[in-house]
Amino acid sequence: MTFSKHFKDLFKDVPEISYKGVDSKDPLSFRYYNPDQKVGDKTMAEHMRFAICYWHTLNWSGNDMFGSEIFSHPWLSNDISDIFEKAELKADHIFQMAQMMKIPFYAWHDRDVIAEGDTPKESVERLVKFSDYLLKKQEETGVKLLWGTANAFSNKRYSAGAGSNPNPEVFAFAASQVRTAMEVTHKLGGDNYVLWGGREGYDTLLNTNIAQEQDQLGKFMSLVVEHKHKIGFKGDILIEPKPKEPTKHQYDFDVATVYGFLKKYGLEKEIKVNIETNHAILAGHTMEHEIAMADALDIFGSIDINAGDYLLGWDTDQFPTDDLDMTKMMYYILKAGGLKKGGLNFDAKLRRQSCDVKDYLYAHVAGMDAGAHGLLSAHALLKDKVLDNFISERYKGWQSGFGKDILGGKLSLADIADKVENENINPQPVSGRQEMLEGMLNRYL
Ligand code: XLS
Ligand code: NI
Ligand code: NI
Repeated sequence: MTFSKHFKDLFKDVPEISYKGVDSKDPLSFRYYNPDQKVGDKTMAEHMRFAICYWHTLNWSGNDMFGSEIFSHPWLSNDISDIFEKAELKADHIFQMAQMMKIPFYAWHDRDVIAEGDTPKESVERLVKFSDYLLKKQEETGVKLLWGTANAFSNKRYSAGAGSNPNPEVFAFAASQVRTAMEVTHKLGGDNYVLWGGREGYDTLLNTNIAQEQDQLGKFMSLVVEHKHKIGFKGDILIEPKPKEPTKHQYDFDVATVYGFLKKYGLEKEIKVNIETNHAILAGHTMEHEIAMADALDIFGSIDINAGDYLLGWDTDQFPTDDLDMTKMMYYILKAGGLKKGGLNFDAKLRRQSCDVKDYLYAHVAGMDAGAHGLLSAHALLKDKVLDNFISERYKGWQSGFGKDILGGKLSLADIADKVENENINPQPVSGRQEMLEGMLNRYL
């Protein structure tokens, strides 16, 4: 696959991708996603806040661990030698794609936007200079920045991690990248700044001091937060949990682990999470578990929307097209109060065999539509309070009397035990009605 022409010219004969209603059989139309349609008090576009990502969309060449590249995009080849020309061409494409697919946001790593220079200073200057072009494209197209991040994992200097590296100079190099990436995100009006702990973990305990590495990471995050306030960036700082890959064990294992880490370093009010579906699965969780956990811990930020394959044990980053999965995801997003500064970033790549440029259109349209279907189903489920009513009934014992007194701290362990023994309390099991609830959920699809 290659882009023989600009994206918009390749598809100039494709009619505008628009909402055509549930009966539409056209794969380049939406059956559910109708951006201006109100769902509750927000439009669908406001609920979903979709973003297109630079890296899987334009940087990935289709290689996997057994196969070489099959997507030969012009900016990946050596035919264009001028770094800025390559960067412009790539930027033009990402904005054209976003516009064609009605995606209101985009997201990047520093190195996706423009290649690293020969020195740290040159790298910084390149990104800062090129960000004027991004700003111009944002103004021209109305596509906004959901988040920026720094790629502190691809270069060989990061083989043993960035902030958690045994060598302080590597920590420092990452600090240089993050400072600039965050300042550029701020300049471009980004809503969030993301830190995915690329190689912040270990391959073997035999050469690793976990306590030392955690303290380094705690320091790194504290410095990032301090700098955010110093430059007046009002967006959210987000950590993206992932349990493994590329390292055997990553420190930001899952939402609960990240929360423990934030608590330890006093950052739980400063940093939230960017939850990715495939990472949730790799951690042995479901996506809805991770969202519900983040909500319970009050650190829900944003979503990297994709799908994993339950039979393959790695981050396959597939496009999310399962309506039931999307319904569950959207339900817990709505329960968490919806996406505020966050969004649904397509951290997803085409399958290797989907090697036609048009597949980008099919993939995003299918993902957006499944998401919108999920939103509608989840909203109805929430509105009818199907699960809420059942759950409040299930826990009602804690709202008054004995239960309330226990939680309110009025009774000691001995008081509680005495009550059980004196009043002959002998509780019987109550049905949790799982199958009924699963059936009810399906009724809302
Ligand atoms: C990799 C991550 C990465 C982050 C951004 O698994 O998902 O793509 O989202 O660094
Ligand atoms: Ni991600
Ligand atoms: Ni990922």
